[in-house]
Amino acid sequence: MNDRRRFLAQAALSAGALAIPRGWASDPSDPRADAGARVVSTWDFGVGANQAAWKHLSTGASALDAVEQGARWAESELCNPTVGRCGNPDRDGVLTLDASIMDGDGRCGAVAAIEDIDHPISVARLVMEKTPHVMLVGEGAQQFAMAQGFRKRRLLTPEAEQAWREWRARAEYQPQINAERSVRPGNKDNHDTLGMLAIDRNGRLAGACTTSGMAWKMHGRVGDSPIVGAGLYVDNEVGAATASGVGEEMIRNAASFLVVELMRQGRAPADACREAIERVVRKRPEASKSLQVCFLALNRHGEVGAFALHAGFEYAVCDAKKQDVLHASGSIYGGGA
Ligand code: SD4
Repeated sequence: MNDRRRFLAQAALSAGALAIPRGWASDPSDPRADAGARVVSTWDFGVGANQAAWKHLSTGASALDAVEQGARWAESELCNPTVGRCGNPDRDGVLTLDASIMDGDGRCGAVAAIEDIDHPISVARLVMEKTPHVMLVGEGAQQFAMAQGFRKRRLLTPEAEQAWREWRARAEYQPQINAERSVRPGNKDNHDTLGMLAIDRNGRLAGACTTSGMAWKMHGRVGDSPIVGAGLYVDNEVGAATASGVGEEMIRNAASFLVVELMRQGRAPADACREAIERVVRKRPEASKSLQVCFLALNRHGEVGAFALHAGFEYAVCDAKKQDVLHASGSIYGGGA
């Protein structure tokens, strides 16, 4: 954890922010509880991303504009090895980025395995708004971005390149669920996708998800983050969900869609996330012991909940009353974080 992240986490801890381990629900006596704007994000750096989104949400901007701005912050301001410009490359030393954006009316856009473009989330939004398609990948995504005015820019940092060289020196170049920097693939010291969900003053929902995916992945590997229904799903009738961790498990289970559908059946956000995690475990009980999967959900009333396979998953909540509070989610293996 870098100094800024440590500071934010400590600030949240000293404010008693981790007191509610199983998710956080809006106070029903709060007159804003149903109508107020709110933004939630994965991991401790969600605090900074929420601040960037809140600047817009608090002045009446749409949830869609807010999540794009929050994700842009993570892509450029946060320098961490799993999101945006400071991301770690794949096993061939190529940094590829994945992102998706969706609103509650089912409008969505995504880019996968895009190279040398610093704001994949904004490219995803343009795919949604300017094309008849939902997802563009690789070279086509980059061509589209450049046609929309983005500049190509080498993003790989010297630190990420060095980390890759060190990995190459000791690894066997085998396809794997990367565990090089972590005892548990997908956990926070290894993966930190930003998944962000927001509800605006008008009760409209939106979500964004942005990542460099798993470090040292096979060239061409795409995770869940740009796949609508896996890493992100939003429906104004019900709520929204996003995911972080080993994306193959989210894709296998159409996980964010599953969380939203469980909420549609009446589950509270944390319960929907827990049930989706249980589904992941049922499908691959052995694998589940050694990889991390995390879900975060926001329903149309503004209630928030999260759940993870393993302890360690945190999420940040920001609204008019509570600015940038960090919560630990519950987990199957290890209880609260
Ligand atoms: C992926 N889900 O590409 C992403 C990685 C991630 O926290 O979430 N890391 O599989």
